[in-house]
Amino acid sequence: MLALSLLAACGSSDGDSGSGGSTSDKITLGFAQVGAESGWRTANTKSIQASAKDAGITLKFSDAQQKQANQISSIRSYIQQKVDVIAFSPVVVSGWDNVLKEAKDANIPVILTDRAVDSKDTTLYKTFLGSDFVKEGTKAGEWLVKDSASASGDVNIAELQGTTGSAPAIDRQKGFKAAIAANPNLKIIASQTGDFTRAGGKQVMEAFLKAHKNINVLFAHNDDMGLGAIEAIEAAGLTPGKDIKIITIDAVHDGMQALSDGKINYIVECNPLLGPQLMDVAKKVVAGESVPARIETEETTFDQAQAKAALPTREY
Ligand code: GYE
Repeated sequence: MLALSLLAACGSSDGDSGSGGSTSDKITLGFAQVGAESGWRTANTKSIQASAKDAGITLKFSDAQQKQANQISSIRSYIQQKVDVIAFSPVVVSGWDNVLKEAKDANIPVILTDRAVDSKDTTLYKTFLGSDFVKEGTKAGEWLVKDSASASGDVNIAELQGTTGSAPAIDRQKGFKAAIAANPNLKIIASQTGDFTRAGGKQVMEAFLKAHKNINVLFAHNDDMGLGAIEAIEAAGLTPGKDIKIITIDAVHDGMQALSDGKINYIVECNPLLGPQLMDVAKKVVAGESVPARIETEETTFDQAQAKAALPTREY
């Protein structure tokens, strides 16, 4: 263990070009992260930093604070620094063609992790590594359809969307809506972005509760917004998980805790531990090997009993 961590300490994750590397052909990966908006993101960042060390890859890491302009300038700086490979998790889907073309012209391969782009030219990046967000939204909707099968009247749903224009917000909404579409009594009566943050979830839920007295269900595009909303629901004198049923996505530790405490009713997992697969793919693309166009992560779902059982051994 000691030897391992000493060895790991040679890998750099702080922007240094890695003088401790043992070979001159050590790969340098420039990673442009979205931000630190959620528990999911924190776990994702840790996974990437730890896996780079384990894989002997020099990591240059930047945090865009959820701003596309920051991400674009980080990518440009990685191009200038002539890194071997660039990976990033695009904050929104649109507006990447120019910078991706600059990377391609500089012969630097790009890997998309976690979030997709809408560029028509798919030769601008080597692969996408992450989740199927439509499927996640579908699983959330399917649970609600089953859970409300015996409801006699309308089931009023409030939706807390993720960052506007981001792949997970677009796709989770799409999957959810399609899954409930055949049940006209399941009605989305309020829908707004909480930007994937706890503060955003709380603030928007407060507004929802003021505007609507009849919310039965909350679908939040991530745990953090759901957790913020729980604070707003409790402050309004209501019981989360009972008066308002809550479905979220991610299954990070705090979400799973709230689920096993009965405050959330169902969580669809989204796996943030993309680091090991990313390092594998990075090595392959730098070596000129071909990789699949899309690499999807395996995910499950949790109800309250399953969360209780899974919580003690949960990694994030
Ligand atoms: O669900 C959310 C985060 O892109 C999958 O971003 C990711 C999402 C995740 O802020 O918590």
